[in-house]
Amino acid sequence: ASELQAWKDLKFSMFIHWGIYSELGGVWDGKPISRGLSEQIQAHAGIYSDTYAAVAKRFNPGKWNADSVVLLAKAAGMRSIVITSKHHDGFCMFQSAHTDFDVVDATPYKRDVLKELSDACRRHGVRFGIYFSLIDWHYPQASPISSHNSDYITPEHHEYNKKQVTELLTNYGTVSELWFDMGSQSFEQSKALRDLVHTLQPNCFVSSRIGNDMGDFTVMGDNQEPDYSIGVPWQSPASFFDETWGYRSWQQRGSETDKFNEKLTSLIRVASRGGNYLLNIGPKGDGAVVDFEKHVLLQMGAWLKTNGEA
Ligand code: FUL
Repeated sequence: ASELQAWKDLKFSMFIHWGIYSELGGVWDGKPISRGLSEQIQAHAGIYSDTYAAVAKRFNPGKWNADSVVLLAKAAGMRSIVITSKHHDGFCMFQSAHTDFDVVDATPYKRDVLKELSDACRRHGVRFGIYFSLIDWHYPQASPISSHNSDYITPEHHEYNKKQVTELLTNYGTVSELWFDMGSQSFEQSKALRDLVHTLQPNCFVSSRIGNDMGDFTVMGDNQEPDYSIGVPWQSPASFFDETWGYRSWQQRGSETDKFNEKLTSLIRVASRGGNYLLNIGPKGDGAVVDFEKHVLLQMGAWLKTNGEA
């Protein structure tokens, strides 16, 4: 219970959507793709899987620096980080023995992004959490291009998910939360995954998007903030702009001050109602954090330093 209390006390955390889609930045064939979220560009631009897989060969993020990202989160007043280990495209930002479609095996970068980020989190005293998409477009039944974005998970896919969750909870030290996303699981599938997580790491909390009411904490809808206190541990996942979580090169960003005011208001609303505000950044394909996002986070951190609790 005290660990769960510590989770509730986080209040402000960083979400990171980063993958080979970031390399595309919301552009395909020279055209901005405005349909759908940019981290889902493969589906929304209708990119064949072999063509999409080739994007990995260009993914070589020389500007990525795990320590500076963790230090940015700290400077913003955030106490944990949750990064996409695998999004719906199935590309893994960690070394997986169960696929070659991962950052170590399929890119010239060849470095395990999750390993470096988890180590950096530990160095700087920031909790480390992992986003994991339950759907993977390599498994057609789980394709999200239906209206509800969450058809059922096949038994074969479920086995694959379990093997990868085992890797994630074995190879990256203490994981504060496993942020399962999407996919419509059976009761047995949700239970099996939840039990697996708690067996491997009893203090790793599971998001409610695991389905069947089996989350340790409740995740609101994307960018949703409840207008009341809901009593259970809960979280609002927030993006800088409604249109995307992954980097979008042509995003109209407007004024940093307006965004600062908007996000600070959200943070205060969520934290004062007992929730965790999980604010997302979408680094570029070269690993650089978008300046606009960095500046807004630093302004929030400066405000918290003066007005927030220590
Ligand atoms: C959604 C996903 O489909 C989006 O791409 C994003 O990851 C968001 C946080 O969750 O359900």
